[in-house]
Amino acid sequence: MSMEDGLHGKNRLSRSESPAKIGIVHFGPGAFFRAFSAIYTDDVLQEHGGDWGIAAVSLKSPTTRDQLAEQDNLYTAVELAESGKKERVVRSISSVFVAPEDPGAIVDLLSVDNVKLVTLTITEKGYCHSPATGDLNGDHEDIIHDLKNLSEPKSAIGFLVAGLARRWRAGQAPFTIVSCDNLPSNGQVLRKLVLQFAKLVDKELAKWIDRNAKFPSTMVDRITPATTAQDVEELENSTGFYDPACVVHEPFRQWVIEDDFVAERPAWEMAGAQFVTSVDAHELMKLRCLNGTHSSLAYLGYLAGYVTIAEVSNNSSFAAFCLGLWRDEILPTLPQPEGEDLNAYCKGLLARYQNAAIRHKTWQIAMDGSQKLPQRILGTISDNLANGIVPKGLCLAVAAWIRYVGGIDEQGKEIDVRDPLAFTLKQLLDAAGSAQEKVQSILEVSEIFDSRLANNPVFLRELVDAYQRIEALGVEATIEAHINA
Ligand code: CS2
Repeated sequence: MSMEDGLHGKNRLSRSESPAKIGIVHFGPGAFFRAFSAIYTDDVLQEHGGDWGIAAVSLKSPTTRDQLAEQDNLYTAVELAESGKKERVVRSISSVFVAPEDPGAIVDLLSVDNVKLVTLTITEKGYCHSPATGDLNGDHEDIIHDLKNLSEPKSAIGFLVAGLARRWRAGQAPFTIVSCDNLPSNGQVLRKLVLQFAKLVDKELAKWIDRNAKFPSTMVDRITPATTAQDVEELENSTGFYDPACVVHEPFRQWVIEDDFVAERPAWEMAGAQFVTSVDAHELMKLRCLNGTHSSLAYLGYLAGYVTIAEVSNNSSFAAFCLGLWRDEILPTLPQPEGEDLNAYCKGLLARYQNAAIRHKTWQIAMDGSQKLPQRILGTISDNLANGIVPKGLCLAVAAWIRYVGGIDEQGKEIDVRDPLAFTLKQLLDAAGSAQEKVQSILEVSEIFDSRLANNPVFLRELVDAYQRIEALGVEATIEAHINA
């Protein structure tokens, strides 16, 4: 690695060795990918070599490609702990593509023999499915486009099927597809979507995929806030390198992977990944304990005026609220994952949230609630109700989400709500009068709420009650009353 004068006379990273030969195609080169699987693969490449270079594909924006192109696709990962920070340069990305610029080139790339794996971090909404049912959303504009133009897809699902179709016709083995997104049984969800799409293209192709392709499920975990200009500046001050593609993340990382691959794979276990026969229990633990409380703290915290998770979780009342969610409403619904102590796991989570070196915005986590709530909170609520328990804390979190997507915060200021259904949700709330009407109108959104939960009178009553308390008292006082009840 050497220092070269790049754009604007700034020192940029540059490679002195050639990048590793491409063996992995990754969709979604965002911060989480660069702080997580790209680092596991970099560890393997540094220690053991191999043809596991990553070709990263952005489905929308050229920004990351442009930033990395200036620095030989190298970037800095900054590990932030309260005790200090560690920087490392990551070298596992060999090339970066922007799909809309030349979708055909991506389909070509997917049919290269040496490409054994396709990994994805495309966020929940990138799956073009209905979160409540898990079925392909046939009304999604990218799916409609891709079914007509499979040689030039737009969606990840379209690209996967186009690449597999190419290999099928050429008599090649399929690649293994590894979802690294926060969805329950993410491998099975993706497999179902790929097969539903392939059946609409060619039934024989769908049969071949069904018999031959592999979709291992994974549990992925590392808190990775969006990189800010301040992060880039601080890095330049400490290293002398201007690196707009840098990522910041917490020290903790965990990757649990179902060991079900078509052919060879990187020895990620050498970098600490856990290979298991079933990921389900680990995934449920992580989605409900971490992502469920992350979303709860995001909506309640944002409305109460907290900018970061560290700020809100260092407030003793919100910390007590979070501990209560785990103890009373979440842990009782969880099977015991192999090798995990659930109480210690939750204690560790609170410490991770309270790490003040990580500036993880409540607003960032609050994004895409319509895509996140079903697997993070609503499933847990349904299980509690089925056990005759009213999960008041989680209902309070859902009521805060409804308040949040209404678009006005407690100071009367507009909220920049980012969600594929933001417009629909706001329209429903604006058209409704009373708290009862507002809550009922939102429960009718079937992409989010399955009919059993939507028609549960106990859930409705608890949501309306929680919504009214937030409206009347504000979030801080509502949390106080809840933890002291
Ligand atoms: C967060 C996740 O933005 C969010 O929705 O809850 O990105 C979370 O930080 C990761 O899943 C942690 O592994």
